[in-house]
Parts: sequence; structure tokens; C-alpha cells
Amino acid sequence: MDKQPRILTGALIGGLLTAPLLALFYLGNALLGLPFAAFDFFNVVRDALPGGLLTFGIDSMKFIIETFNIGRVDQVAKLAEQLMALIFLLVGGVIAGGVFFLINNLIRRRRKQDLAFSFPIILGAAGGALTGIVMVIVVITAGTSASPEMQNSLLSVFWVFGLFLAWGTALGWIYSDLSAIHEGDTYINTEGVQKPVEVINRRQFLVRVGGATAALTVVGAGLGALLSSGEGEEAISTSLPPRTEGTPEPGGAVAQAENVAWSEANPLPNADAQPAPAPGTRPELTPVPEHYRIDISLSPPRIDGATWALTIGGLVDTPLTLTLDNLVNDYEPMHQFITQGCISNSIAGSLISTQRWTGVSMQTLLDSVGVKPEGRFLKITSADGFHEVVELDLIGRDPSIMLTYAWDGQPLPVRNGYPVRIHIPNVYGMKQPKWITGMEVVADYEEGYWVRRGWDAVARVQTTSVIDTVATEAAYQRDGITYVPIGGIAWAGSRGISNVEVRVDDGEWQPAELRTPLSKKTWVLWRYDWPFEQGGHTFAVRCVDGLAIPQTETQQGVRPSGATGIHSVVRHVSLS
Ligand SMILES: Nc1nc2c(c(=O)[nH]1)N[C@H]1C(S)=C(S)[C@@H](COP(=O)(O)O)O[C@H]1N2
Ligand SMILES: [Mo]
Repeated sequence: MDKQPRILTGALIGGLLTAPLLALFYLGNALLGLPFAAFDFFNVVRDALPGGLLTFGIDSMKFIIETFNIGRVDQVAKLAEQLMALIFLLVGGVIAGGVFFLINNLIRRRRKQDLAFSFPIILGAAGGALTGIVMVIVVITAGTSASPEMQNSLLSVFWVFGLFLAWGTALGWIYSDLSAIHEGDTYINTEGVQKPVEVINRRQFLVRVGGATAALTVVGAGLGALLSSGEGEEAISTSLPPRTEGTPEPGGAVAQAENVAWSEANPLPNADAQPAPAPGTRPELTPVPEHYRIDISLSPPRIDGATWALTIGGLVDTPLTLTLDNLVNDYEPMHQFITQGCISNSIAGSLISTQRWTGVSMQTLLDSVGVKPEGRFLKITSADGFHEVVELDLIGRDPSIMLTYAWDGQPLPVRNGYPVRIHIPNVYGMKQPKWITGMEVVADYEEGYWVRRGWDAVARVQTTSVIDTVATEAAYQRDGITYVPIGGIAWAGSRGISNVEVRVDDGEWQPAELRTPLSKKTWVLWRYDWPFEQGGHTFAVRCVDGLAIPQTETQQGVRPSGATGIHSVVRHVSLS
């Protein structure tokens, strides 16, 4: 018996084979919308993790991004998650390769003779097939990476199964190749002469395997990147049906039909409000592409709006099935300016945005289904496996709870929940599902996705205020005093803001001016014109909500109930 292939070599081969596997999955996803099994698998593993661990992971990521100022928290975090999913599978491949070589070596040693050349190949193929079956189940039951028409297609099944089968077979074949040739082996050539078998140098062999897998990886990933950058060839609809004649939309929906954002065709309702924001204050209405994005899916579920239909069922007399056309044309649309924030947003963080939301009141929709007496909650499920419950009593009390289909007069962006999401005032985003695919009236309370993972079951928004700018560039003089405008936002969900105060160093808290907000549900822009003093200063802000309750000044982290504490900034200010 010859020297056995080493386990480390197996690990290396496992890694080398997994790289092109990932690249091919990527290519299939970009080219045909086939499932990206690595992402779906990662999602499933992550959902199964204890909530604390998951939160720790997300928090560490957020901390690193914020501390080192790497970029927009939501975007960098999503990228990091995707990278983690790839690394996760790669590490899996490395381990599987090592274990596979170990198993074969053990069998070989026990039998005290070489294995038949085909044995490791069959074993590898079997392992690959088994993994393939598991992956097919994962993709079909929990996948979000495939396009809608590919999600449960036979092609997807063959693709996922086939790639893992090929992976296992290749691993087995390489093991056989590495272990089959012995120094001193001979063979009889066609002329009947005994010749030595060419000793394949293992290193040379590995280099060849490395070259082949690298080439396949580069070609696969490169092609995939090329194809995925060309947008819009998706066969699914991500638009809204036009509003039919005779259903005028209050607030000017014409814009929607003409593919023009509402805000491009209309002035904001508080356009003439005072005071003007201090220069450097964030935009009052967040541009849609800049709206923060937070969700559990590595690639947002792609739902075909043309075939999407939502049934409100469960404990109801007459289930109601809604298409997008129904929602847009059969009901009076509501428009609301809404600030939404993420419970994971740290003080002065970027996970908060304001948009103009359009949809249909959930009260109206529920009125027509006839909730049975035992029905107490509405369970909402999403295409990515996310879920939450809303108390029916709450919907009964608040007509502004809204099934939303448009932002700024346009269809919801895919990443923000197309085709529909729900708006529930005064609670953080974690209570408000996007990509809604199911609504069921149920009798019993159920913990939602993040509640089950240890976050606040109510998730009522904390009152918060933030300094956006100390605008030395906008300094001006009045009565011999130089003033520097300081500005920012304050937000307390739908409770509104009644007061904002600013403090400089150890001075008194000074009242800021409040600008009339876009609505009772949006952040309030505030401004304080500070009598300028050269030097280093600490600026702090605090506010009081619409119920006259001051914001909590105690510093508290985001978990489990959202961050609290005073925002302060240190600036060295001088006027040139
Ligand atoms: N289906 C689904 N809905 C979801 C989530 C999700 O992961 N899946 N995340 C929630 C959280 S935590 C937040 S903060 C908001 C973010 O909405 P946005 O990405 O449109 O800003 O969506 C909520 N709705
Ligand atoms: Mo969130």
C-alpha cells in the first residue's frame, strides 16, 4: 500500500472544488434566476440559531461598520452577510473534503488493502447526492434567492442536486487518482512491453486541479457579474396596475401613472413651514433609493406582482382575496408621510427614514371579511419566512394601519417589500412585515420573528433626538451677536414631538424651534441658533414627546427595546 492522501490535502481539494460550485450557483442565479443555494442555506442556519447569538453577530457587524466608518450601515451589513454566507459554505466544503479523505483512509487501513478505484467515487457521489437532497429541500421550503418562476421548478431541483452530486463525485475521483498510483507500478503497453507507470507528482496534480477550479470559478463568477449588472431582464412584474378612469386619487396619483415620483410633481405639504432647516440637516423626505433597508433575506424575495394575490383568511366568514389591481382600484387610497425606524438603530444612527406611503386601510379590508368572535390576532407572513401578529383590536382602533403598495407614488422597491407591506404606527420596523404573502385571522398570540429571538414584544418606538449639523458655514450676525444654526431631527413615532432643547457645554438647556412636520407620524426638524463662541464645545439635544413625556436620558443599548440616551457631539468651531 502506498502513502495515503493526506487529510489536509482533502481539505484543500474540498475548498478548491467549492469555489467553482459557488461561482456556478452565482452564474445560474444571475443568468436564469436559479436558486443560490449558499444564500438559502445560510438563511436557514441563521434562523435556527439562538436569537442572542444572531443579535450578537448583527450588533458586532454594526459596531465595526460604525466604528471604522466603513459606509452605510445597512448596505455594508448586507454585503458582509452575503460574504459570510459564501465563507460559510466554503468552510463547509473544506471540512467535508478533509472528512471525506479521512473516511476513505480509515476504510483503506481497516481493509489493509487499496480501495477499488471506483469506491471513493461512488462514496463521493453518494455524499454529494445526500447533500444535494438536503439542499433541494432547503431551497424549496425556505428559499428566497430564486426568481418566482424558478423557485419550485424542476430545473432548480436538478441544478441544485446536480451541482452537489458533481461536487461529491469530483472529490471522490480526485481521492482515487491521488491514491491509485504507486511508485514502481508497471503496465504492459500495446506492444507487450512492461513499462513503469508515470509517477504523477502529487503536487503537480494539485496544481492542475487548482488551475482548473480557479478557471471555472473566474469564468462563472465573471459571467455572473456581467449578467447581473444588466438589470431589467426579469420576466416578473415589479410595477403597479394603473388606476382606472373615474377613481381620482386624492393627492394627485396621476404622477404614478406617468412614472413620475410624487415628490417630483408636488410640493411637500409643509413647504412654507418655519423655521428653515439649519443647513446640513438631513432631507425631510428621504429619497427612496436612500431609504434604509433592514431584513433577514440575503437577496430580497422577488415576487411577481402580476400573479401575486393575498388572501385574508383564517377565522373569518368570507375570506378575501386581493390582487394588486384590486388594491389599487377597488379601494380609496390613503397617503401618509411616515418615519420608520429600526429597533437596531443606535442613537443618531442611520436606520431611520421618512417616506410618503400609499395604501389601503386594514380596517376597510377587515370589515368585509367578517371576523369570527374567537379571532383576536392577524398573523402576517412574508415571502422570506418573516412573520408577525397584529392585535385586531388595535386595527379596530386605528384606521391608519395600512396595507402599503406605494412609496412616493411609485411601486414599492423590491428591497423595501414589493408588492405590499404593512404600516403600523408607533412601533419599530421589526413589527411591520414587507413582501407580504399571507394574512390569517387567528385566536392565539404568536411571537413574531424577532420577538421569538428575544426582542421587545411591543417594540414601541423610543423618543429620540439627534443633532445633524453645527452649521458654522451658515453663521450670521444680528444685533452684534454671531449665531451658528444647529439642527437635526426628533421623533417619537405617532406620539409627535412637543419640545426640543439644546445644551452647549455646561450651560442651560435652551429651547429649539420646531418646524411643522410632514405629518404627525414623521420626525420633526428642529433648529437652534446658537450665540457663537470660538473653541471646542459639546452640543447635546433632548426632546419631549407629544404626550409631554421627556425622552429617556439613560444610555441604553438597542437590545431588547431600542436605544435610549442623549445624543451629543463635540466640535471645535471657528469662523474664518
Ligand atoms: N418580510 C420581512 N419584513 C420585514 C423585515 C424582514 O426581515 N422581512 N424586517 C423588518 C425590520 S427589522 C425593519 S427595520 C423594516 C425595514 O424596512 P425597510 O427595509 O423598508 O426600511 O422591515 C421590517 N419588515
Ligand atoms: Mo429593524
